[in-house]
Amino acid sequence: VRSRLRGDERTAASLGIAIGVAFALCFITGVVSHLAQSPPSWFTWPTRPAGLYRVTQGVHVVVGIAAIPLVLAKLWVVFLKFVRWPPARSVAEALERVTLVPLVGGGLFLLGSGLANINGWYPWPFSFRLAHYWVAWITVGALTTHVIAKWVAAREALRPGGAAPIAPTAEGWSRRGFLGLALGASGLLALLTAGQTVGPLERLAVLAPRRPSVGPQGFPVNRTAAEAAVRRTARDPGYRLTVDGNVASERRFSRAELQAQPQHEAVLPIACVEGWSASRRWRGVRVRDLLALAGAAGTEVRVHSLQRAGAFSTSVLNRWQTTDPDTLLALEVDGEVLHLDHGYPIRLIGPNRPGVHQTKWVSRLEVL
Ligand code: HEM
Ligand SMILES: Nc1nc2c(c(=O)[nH]1)N[C@H]1C(S)=C(S)[C@@H](COP(=O)(O)O)O[C@H]1N2
Ligand SMILES: [Mo]
Repeated sequence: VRSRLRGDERTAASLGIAIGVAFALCFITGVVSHLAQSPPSWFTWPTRPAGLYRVTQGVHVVVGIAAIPLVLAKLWVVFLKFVRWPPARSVAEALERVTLVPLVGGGLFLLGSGLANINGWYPWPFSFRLAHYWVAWITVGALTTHVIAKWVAAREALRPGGAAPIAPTAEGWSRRGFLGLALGASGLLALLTAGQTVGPLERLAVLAPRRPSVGPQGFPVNRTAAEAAVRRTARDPGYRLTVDGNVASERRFSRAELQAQPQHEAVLPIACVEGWSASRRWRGVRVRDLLALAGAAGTEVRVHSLQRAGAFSTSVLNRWQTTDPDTLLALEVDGEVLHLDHGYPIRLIGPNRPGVHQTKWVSRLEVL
């Protein structure tokens, strides 16, 4: 069905603004996530506010999902321009049109790969993070070029009286109606996903892969003890936590000995990179107290898990995290002994750490 909505500059410009805002939010929060997980040498990820990563990554995933209808609507509106002949009338226009390849291809890749990732689906041979990260830079570069190239024409099209009236489409959509449809679909997707991190919306979270209150002890498990192959070692009475590396005296603690140390409580979220989060009350030993007992000389610590292999079997605590009073090796959650799938005998939990760094089944603190 051809209508004059297809190719309409004002509709394309309005959708462009919405997409620009969504992609900018995703880009900023995505780069934040990258800095939190792979900090360059000049950067130290802070421990406060304790819920910062929960908010940035929650926004990233919800806004990314909400961008999908906007992008589809935009592609529908401008589609005929892609197949127009001749494709360009000047060198400048040809250059501008070439940037549409990384813009559209990159945009669709980010939405598709992000969606696959939060659903635990990795149908590609390369690293999701690496690809998603670099494609984000390329896409945002192309988007910036596109905004500059279209600035004048878009301003003109959006000016009151700047665009001629159009006939409604065969289905009866006016400009306003079509924009309402796209923005409405976008808002609806956000509403049906946000409950994976916004407690009061949980019951609406039908599109979220995880419900934050569903799982053993009332919150999700991302990898079970069986999947991590630690069911035997985690329950072994011979279990010991080792504190070694750059220390004055190596120390070893059984779970009972850890239990006998001063216990500290903190309410902290698990904020998964996949966007779900759940806040819980944790109880355990402060990492800084254990380091003091070992006479630790270093400030950074590599946390090792009983889990032998896999990207999440170790994580690093930076100097702010090792000294923060709320960085704990938790023995309990919400007044109960940690469930095996949540990291029994002990797990790391610290303020403002991405979920992937909240190492479960901790066996060793290696002072660096
Ligand atoms: C449906 C849409 C999207 C979803 C569901 C999504 C999901 C995700 C997830 C789950 C991560 C964490 C990956 C990890 O650390 O394991 C991530 C990271 C990231 N995302 Fe997205 N994303 C989406 C769209 C976008 C868009 C539109 C952009 C940029 C304009 C973007 C830029 C980034 C960046 C820069 C990172 C950091 C990658 C890194 O840690 O190296 N994402 N995204
Ligand atoms: N050893 C180990 N620790 C781990 C993981 C893992 O796979 N192995 N997954 C991490 C991720 S991605 C998240 S989101 C949190 C989830 O903790 P939970 O399963 O107790 O909710 O644990 C983290 N700790
Ligand atoms: Mo996670």
